[in-house]
Amino acid sequence: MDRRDFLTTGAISTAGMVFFPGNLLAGKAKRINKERLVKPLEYKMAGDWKEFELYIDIHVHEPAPGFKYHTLAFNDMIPGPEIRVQAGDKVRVKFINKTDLNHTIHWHGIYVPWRMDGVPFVTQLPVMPNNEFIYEFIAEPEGTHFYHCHWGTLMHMQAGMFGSLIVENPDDPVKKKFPYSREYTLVYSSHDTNYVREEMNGMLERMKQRSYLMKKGKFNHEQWAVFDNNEQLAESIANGYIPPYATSRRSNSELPQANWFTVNGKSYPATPYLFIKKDEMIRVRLINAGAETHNLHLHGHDFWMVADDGVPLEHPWKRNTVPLNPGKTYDIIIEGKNRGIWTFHDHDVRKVTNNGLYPGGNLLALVYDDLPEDELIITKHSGNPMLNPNAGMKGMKMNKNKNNMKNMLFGEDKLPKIALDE
Ligand SMILES: [Cu+2]
Repeated sequence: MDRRDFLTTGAISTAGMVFFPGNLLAGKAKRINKERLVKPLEYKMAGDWKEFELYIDIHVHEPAPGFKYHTLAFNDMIPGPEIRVQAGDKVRVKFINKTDLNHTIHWHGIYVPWRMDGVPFVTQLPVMPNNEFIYEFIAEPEGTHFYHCHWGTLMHMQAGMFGSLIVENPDDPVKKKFPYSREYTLVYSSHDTNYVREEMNGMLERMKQRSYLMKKGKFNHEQWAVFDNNEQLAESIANGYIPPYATSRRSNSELPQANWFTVNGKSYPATPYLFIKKDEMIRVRLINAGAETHNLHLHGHDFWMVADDGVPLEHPWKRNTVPLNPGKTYDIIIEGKNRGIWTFHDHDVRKVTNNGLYPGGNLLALVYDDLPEDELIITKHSGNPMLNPNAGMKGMKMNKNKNNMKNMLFGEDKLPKIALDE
């Protein structure tokens, strides 16, 4: 990486620390940003149907430079590509499963016919290895929604099987009230990469056994652990069947403990930038496709809450921090009222980490791309440690006597003496 890359991405690594850039060269940041925004999914018309294609395959993902892992992804990207349609469109999605695992797609927030809802053994059979399924629905209601896998959801969703689904309304009340000129989609998630690896290996192994049993014609309700009714389950148990939950020894602490927190699949310092100009309004669509709540806080501004789960709010209200719960979507409008470079981040600071190291995770920047030239130039006042690492250090004095923290209550000499029994 050359020195200019180094400046614009803020990816400096000294003694394990990654610093936020004091200034950005906005043009370069914009070019980088293309890789950090959601990618639109192209469609072709078939009669009056908009036809999309999604496939699922194993994918090597890199949330931040230098950390890669094997996971699952739609169309080789996390999040999956954005499906963007008009309210009332006829939507057909051909879903191709290229993996040796089962999957489905659930359309979160959409009024699909129930057979299209993607819940395995409730509305459809799972889409099995190297099979396809055609989903068809009318795009309604309007607003910010998403899609995700609904098989093995605990693992498959955090693995990366999610993407945004935007239903536009030509008569959009949000646009009328807030004439915004740019918009962004931010898809949040959290990932336990150890859990993904172990579960995926376990699932692949179980699928080998299943396919063997299927070939022998011996696959049944018990192998699926799915029963038509309680009587059937009770009968199986009476004949010696043990349901998997009766033998699982997994406790809550062994369930996913996320070590990566992503926005559009990226963790800081690779997270997307939001660009704005003085007096411009931008719309940001926030989607939480993960299993953790993100308390999103914007510096230097309030923002308007304009839609909740895609539903436009009749009375928008202002906030500077909002909890984005799992499965929620919010649309916000940011008004360019305070020129500068500002952070927009999860205020649960544990989620501003990569593999436990701060800073990382859900930390991104709102950047005024009309910052005056003299503010873009790094000055001695900007405090940017990347220009001259030693510049700000003049005058630093260490106080030798204060360099050890003492336990105020129980200094070592005050520790209670405990008589040990011989
Ligand atoms: Cu899946």
